[in-house]
Amino acid sequence: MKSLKTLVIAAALSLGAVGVGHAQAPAVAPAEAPVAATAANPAPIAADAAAPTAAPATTEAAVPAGDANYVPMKPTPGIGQPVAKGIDFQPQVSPVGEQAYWFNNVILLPVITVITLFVLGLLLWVVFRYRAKANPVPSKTTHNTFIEIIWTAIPVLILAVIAVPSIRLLAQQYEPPSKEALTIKVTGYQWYWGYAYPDQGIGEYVSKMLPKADAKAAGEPYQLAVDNRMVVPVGRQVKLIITGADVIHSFAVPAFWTKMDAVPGRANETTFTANKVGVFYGQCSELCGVDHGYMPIAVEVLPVDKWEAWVRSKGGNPAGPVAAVAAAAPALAATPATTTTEAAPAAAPAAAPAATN
Ligand SMILES: [Cu+2]
Repeated sequence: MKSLKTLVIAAALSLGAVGVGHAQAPAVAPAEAPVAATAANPAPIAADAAAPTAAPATTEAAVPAGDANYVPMKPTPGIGQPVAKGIDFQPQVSPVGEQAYWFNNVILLPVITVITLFVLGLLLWVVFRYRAKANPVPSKTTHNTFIEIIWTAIPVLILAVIAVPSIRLLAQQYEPPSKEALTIKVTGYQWYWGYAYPDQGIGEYVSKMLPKADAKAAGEPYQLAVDNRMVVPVGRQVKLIITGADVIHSFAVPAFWTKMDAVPGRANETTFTANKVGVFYGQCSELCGVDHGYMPIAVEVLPVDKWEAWVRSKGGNPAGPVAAVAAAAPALAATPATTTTEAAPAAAPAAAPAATN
């Protein structure tokens, strides 16, 4: 029942986001809105071509006009991004990530290591002790009840011990979000991401990979740096409603232990709570076409007051309910062109409580 309600809310939110797109660009079809927005903001490339020597100026120019007060945070080396020759997970900055990291390092790795060494030892012992030269008359024993019970019971016990934290972690990852969670709608496109904050009234903006020179000038890792980041407040749960616009993508940020497929026609939901301020990078993790490797994700986690300032710089209201979202629902219901005419009236009341969060 709970998941049904979540789906209804998700549907309402996605309809609401389309409605917002309508309101902002009435002349443009909703599906084209993100592309139009990109075309309207060619700052990074244009600025780069115009002033290749003025590196810091280029960084400034990469910030959209509405974000005058907001300066993108510099990433911390080794945090929220891969490191050279690294074999470990990225340092985790979410409760679920910390739990998963502990499960891997404290439970799984020791168990795997002990079993591997034990089996290797047995193998070596058999190879040397029972080789033909040292053991000319082989044993004819085929069954040993005691040993068979042992080698069945011990693996069962090991699996039972692993199952407890494993299932707990799995359940935690799919726990429904709290009412205070910040909702962000994430849309995967070939080949960039779109983010919208329906409750704050921030319509979808697109997030594209920075060209090499711009990334370097901004002190960010190339192929991970983007022009417009997802920005979230520290310590507050974030609910992501994820979908794809064309093919299947996957939204993944390793430092949050977050990964969820972005499937066209479906609204997938996942949550994360970042408990550390900083910049955390991810990548599309579902092979989605020729530029699959060039649609990175950058999430900036800010103190609450700075996040609120960012929301205002985007023309949104950090407190929550925004007239635009409430207005979008009746407007949608009145539009005869809406294909989901049946869903619209049902979605409108569902959208109202979501908007009050
Ligand atoms: Cu993709």
